[in-house]
Amino acid sequence: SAVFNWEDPLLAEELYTSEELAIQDTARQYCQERLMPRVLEAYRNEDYDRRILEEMGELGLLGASIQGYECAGVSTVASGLITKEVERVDSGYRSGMSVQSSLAMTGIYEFGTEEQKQRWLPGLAKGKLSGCFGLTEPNHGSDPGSMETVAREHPTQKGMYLLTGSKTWITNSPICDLALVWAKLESTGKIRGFIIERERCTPGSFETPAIKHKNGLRASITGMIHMDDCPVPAENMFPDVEGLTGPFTCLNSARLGIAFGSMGALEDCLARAREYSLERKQFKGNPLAKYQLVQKKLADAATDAAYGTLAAVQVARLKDAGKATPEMISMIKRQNCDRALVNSRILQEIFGGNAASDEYHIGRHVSNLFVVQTYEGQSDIHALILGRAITGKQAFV
Ligand code: TGC
Ligand code: FAD
Repeated sequence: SAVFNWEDPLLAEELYTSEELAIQDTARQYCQERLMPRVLEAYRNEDYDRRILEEMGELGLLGASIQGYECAGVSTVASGLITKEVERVDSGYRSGMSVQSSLAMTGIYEFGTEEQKQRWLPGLAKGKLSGCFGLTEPNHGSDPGSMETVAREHPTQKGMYLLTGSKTWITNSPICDLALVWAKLESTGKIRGFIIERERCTPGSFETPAIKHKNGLRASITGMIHMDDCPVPAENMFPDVEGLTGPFTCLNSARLGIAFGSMGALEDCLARAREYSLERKQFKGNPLAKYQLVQKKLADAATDAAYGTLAAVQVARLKDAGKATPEMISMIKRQNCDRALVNSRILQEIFGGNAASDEYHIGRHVSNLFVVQTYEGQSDIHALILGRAITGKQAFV
């Protein structure tokens, strides 16, 4: 007869193919054996180990849903399960993987010429090259359409653009070999995508200083991109895509990944809080787990993690069937991030004073999840995207 499993209460696993289950196992094993042992030091020292991208590349975890170009070509659900396993360890490790896979690689795959794909995708898939995605600017975050970065035609060199402007809060920028930067073409005012190759930049035209002393996402590396007449050949521009459709198409992929990933972080918080509550005794030798107020916290978290996972699987399946819309992705990105943040914060209470020690990991997840709720469209921005779809009236401006 059926048995309740608190780790998968609604049997999401029943929805996965045997190949997807095998990929989940491979990812979980790598994450628990290779990432988990280094996360505390990485987080303490804000030290992202660049070799992680190569390790992930060797296992086929980068750009995993892309067909061809040395990518694994797995389903969107399998790719989501990889994301979930990485974020079960740390959102920062998932961030490093997301910008490489969902943002840089998806951009090149969707909008690059055949030559651009062959030139860069295999190196990115293997983690030999590292990529970043520059959309946000110091003055324009939620409203990237107002960006100030411009690309103008070189006054004397035909077939060359000069990019000028600044991007900020860019994951992986300090260690990137390639930066996918979105800039307005001076001649048309339209947003276009450019691949900047660090090694081909003239001295001082492309700088990527790190942003230090973050209070979340410390196991990932974040920086700025300063471009000062940075020369980029026309062959490095995406040929056809214009406007925000380019960056938002990449964001659709990354936001769906986050809907899975945030559930991995929440499940880790739940497992740790459950274990702690069973071991810690207060009042006449009773474990905390015996108390009703504690049980409610665990029940709420398990419910939200189970619902959120099912919703992510449904949208991933719809994506592969060509039926997903950006609004569906906004719905699950917002809901899963919000529920992960709220529940992790409440589960943190179960640890009492020990929650203040990083050895218990819960505080790290809580700090990370605030950022995860903010990037790739802050939750209120996704509410407005949904509100626009429900009413037909936009409330951004
Ligand atoms: P709007 O008028 O809505 O749209 C402009 C054009 O873009 C098209 N479009 C989309 N296309 C594909 N997918 C989507 N999801 C799309 N959303 C919009 C739209 O059809 C239109 O096309 P066209 O041809 O008519 O021009 O644009 P708006 O300026 O009013 O946008 C408002 C809003 C709020 C929706 C948008 O700006 C937004 O989503 N803001 C949030 C910004 C954001 O998400 N930034 C993320 C930066 S990257 C990042 O955070 C990476 S962190 C990674 C990590 O470390 O894990
Ligand atoms: P703002 O746009 O200034 O918003 C501040 C607040 O105001 C938010 O709560 C927002 O919801 C609210 N708000 C804004 N407009 C409205 C409105 N019309 N109505 C109601 N409320 C509104 N970006 C990249 O391009 N690439 C990356 O790799 C990347 N990585 C990141 C990594 C980290 C660690 C962080 C912290 C950020 C990263 N970002 C990246 C940037 C991220 O996408 C932005 O921070 C995010 O989009 C929000 O923009 P903002 O910080 O400028 O906030």
